[in-house]
Amino acid sequence: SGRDKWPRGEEKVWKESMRTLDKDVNDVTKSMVTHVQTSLARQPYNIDNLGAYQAAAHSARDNLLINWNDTQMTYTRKAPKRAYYLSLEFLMGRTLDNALLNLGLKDQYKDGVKKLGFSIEDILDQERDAALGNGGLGRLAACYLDSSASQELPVWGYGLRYKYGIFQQLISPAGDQLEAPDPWLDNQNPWELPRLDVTYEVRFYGHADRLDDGTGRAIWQGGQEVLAQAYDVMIPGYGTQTTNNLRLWESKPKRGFDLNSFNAGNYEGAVESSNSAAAITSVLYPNDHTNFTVGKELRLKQQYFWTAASLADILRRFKNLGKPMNELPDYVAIQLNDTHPTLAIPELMRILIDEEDLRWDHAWSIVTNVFFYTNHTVLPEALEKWPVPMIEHVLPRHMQIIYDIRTTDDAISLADSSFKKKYPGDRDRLARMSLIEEGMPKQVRMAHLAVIGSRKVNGVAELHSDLVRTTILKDFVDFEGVSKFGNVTNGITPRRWLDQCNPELSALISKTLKLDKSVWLKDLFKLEGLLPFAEDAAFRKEWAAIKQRNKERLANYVQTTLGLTIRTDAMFDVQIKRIHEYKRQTLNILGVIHRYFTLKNMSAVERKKVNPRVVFFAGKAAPAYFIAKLTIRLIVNVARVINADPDTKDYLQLYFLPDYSVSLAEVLIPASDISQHISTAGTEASGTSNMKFCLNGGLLLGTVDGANIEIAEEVGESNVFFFGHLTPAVEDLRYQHLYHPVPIEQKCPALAHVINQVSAGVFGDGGVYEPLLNTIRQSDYYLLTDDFDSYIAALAMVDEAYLDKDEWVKKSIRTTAKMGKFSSDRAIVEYAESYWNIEPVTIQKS
Ligand code: F58
Repeated sequence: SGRDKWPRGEEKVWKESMRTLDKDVNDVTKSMVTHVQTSLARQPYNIDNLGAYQAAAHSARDNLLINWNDTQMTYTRKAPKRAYYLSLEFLMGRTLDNALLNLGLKDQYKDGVKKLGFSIEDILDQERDAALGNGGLGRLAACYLDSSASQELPVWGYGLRYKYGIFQQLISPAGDQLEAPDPWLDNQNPWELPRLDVTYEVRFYGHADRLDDGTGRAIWQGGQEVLAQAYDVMIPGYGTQTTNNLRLWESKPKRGFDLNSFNAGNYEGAVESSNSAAAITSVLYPNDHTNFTVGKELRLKQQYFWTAASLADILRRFKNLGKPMNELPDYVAIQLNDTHPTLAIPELMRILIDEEDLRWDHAWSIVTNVFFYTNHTVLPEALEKWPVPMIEHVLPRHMQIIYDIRTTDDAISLADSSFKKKYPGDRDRLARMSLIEEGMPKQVRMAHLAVIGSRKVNGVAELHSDLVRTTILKDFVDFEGVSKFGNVTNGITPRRWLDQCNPELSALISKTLKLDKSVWLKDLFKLEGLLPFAEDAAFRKEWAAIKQRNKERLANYVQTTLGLTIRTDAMFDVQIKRIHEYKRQTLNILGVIHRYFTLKNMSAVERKKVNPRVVFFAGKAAPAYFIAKLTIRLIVNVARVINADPDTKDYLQLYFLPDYSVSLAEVLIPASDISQHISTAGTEASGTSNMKFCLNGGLLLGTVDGANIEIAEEVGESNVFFFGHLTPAVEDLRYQHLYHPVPIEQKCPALAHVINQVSAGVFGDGGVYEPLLNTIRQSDYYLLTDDFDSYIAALAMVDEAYLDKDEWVKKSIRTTAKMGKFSSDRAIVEYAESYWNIEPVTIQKS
């Protein structure tokens, strides 16, 4: 056949005809204009910013594709062990700027678009965020993809191609959050490649009949079958040829129409089945650390659809190697990003037993060497559980397998069934550890399934991993040994979160370190070289001037998008993250109110000594999270009052910026003097924006929680502002609230005053805030009454420190200098070496 000779025709002609990477401005303008004429089918002289963006995107994409092809070809030829990162969320943000930076073509494109009469900033601004995630978990996945490619690691991501990403947040005049759909694909997406040839069938419902041949096998048939179709997204490494793949699945009807219904004259019924297939990947569930999705069958279907398609794809690739199944763990590592993909465990068991004819023990030993599980929360309400009847209905065969993982009499059996030997008669422990929680209905505990089905389990910061070991998974640590339970402290990519979002600071750092940025962006510990420059007055001046210009950039953004004028000679104080009781935005806004009253009570002369402060909030609330939405409403209405108060408005301004996103974070973070990470101790697993602010020379005001602790270890406690009770005290304090309550007036008069004023309607709205205030007056689960005084004291220390501008800038420089540990390159290499056992692969040119 024609395939015997490779390539067909003359190799010379092939080679000469291949598109090569752009090198200079002329390549860029030529490829952009060609794309205007061809891909966009538009008149070359007649394009607007959006057209220019699309042309630039297509042109950059050509460059990515060359590397992407070489990378995938090399992986196929070399057949290294690969890792797969299964995440239901990838919060990528914009792509063009990152692609140009990672390709090393930013300057060429800047000049090229200029020659064509455009500015690169305007063009970059045309792109919509890919917002396929809720928050930290999804953004972490995006940073890890960037670092995997940059470290030349053979890692693919697998996720879902939601038609609608996280909702767009609108704020009504009254301060209510309204949710609008995010039609991010409306303008075409140049960054994805539809793979019409890569599809898998996925089954739901039907019935599973066990064979009585003693093998434990079953046949699962009937029900609904839908098609998973692949879309590939290129993930370029920084300063390397490696361009990895993120494969996102879209659901489609298996056939355009159902022949049976068609024959019966039921046209509408036939169309309906196609609608229900498409619904599976229609929308990202917008819930963050809440249980509102429990019992939502569509969410369960999303999880299975995605894990089944991903596993089928991974196994097909493995089978092409021609190796026996028991070698799967030598070629494949699968990271479960939280419990969302845990159905992959029973799904792999199903494939190995029902389709590959393996014995149970053999299959289980393969499964438990392939999977790795990362936990991202210890909040009990966020631990996933699925009702047994629902799994039985949607995935009957998987429910059988989950039952088979247990022994017959309700013990969890860790394959060797050694539980009973170790804990004879310990029924309480058995009930605590069981995969099935008793109740009406019974529920499957996904975290337990993830733990027993995985090779290793990790938390995302030291404190969090300790809490995982000593609280929610303690019984499993006792049973399986502590060595299975590790820590990988989260990280962030310095490419996006310093070089891209803060180009001036990046340039100053390169100049000062006398290093090309390609060196320190890949070895972030090099930032330590900045330490001596903290003592250099001229350097400090440049450093401070950049912060100032970043504040002006933010002010400019607020002016153009919201029409509001912000003073830029003030301290910028920022809290941006999902709105949740445990993150305590309420503590922050009550602190702002306290500051407002303090200012009101001062004489005009006294006030003049006060440092002006601008407080920024941004963040979305889950649509059904009533208390979180009330918090937004309070912030908006407090802002209305204090920004208009002539006595105080020169000293205190407050803004709630709507529709928080990756792109908005890229503007806010470089402009911050101080940022707040003030969760109740022991509740924030890690946090990652804390690292982003500090990398950009913002100081941290926080509780002794999550990665704040490790940041303080690196930069030194004198450079962070800590407050509040520590984790070991929390349980006891909560107990006191319940059994020995002390009235707020007595316990914390300053807070009582603030709450009473809100309640009295000083910020309008009559009694609407009562449910929010009652959470504090009553059980105060998140300990605002315990931490308020030390919070106010910490804010005062921030004010005082800011008065000494020189010392402040020194702290800022020292903070940036000590952030090396928090590069996601460090984190991903830890996963690669200590967990996945994969190695870097050098990419060969085609
Ligand atoms: C976050 N989790 C943690 N979950 O809260 C944060 O401390 C950590 O830094 C980050 O993960 C990365 O490890 C988080 O973002 C979600 O958004 C889930 C989405 C799906 C429903 C449950 C919450």
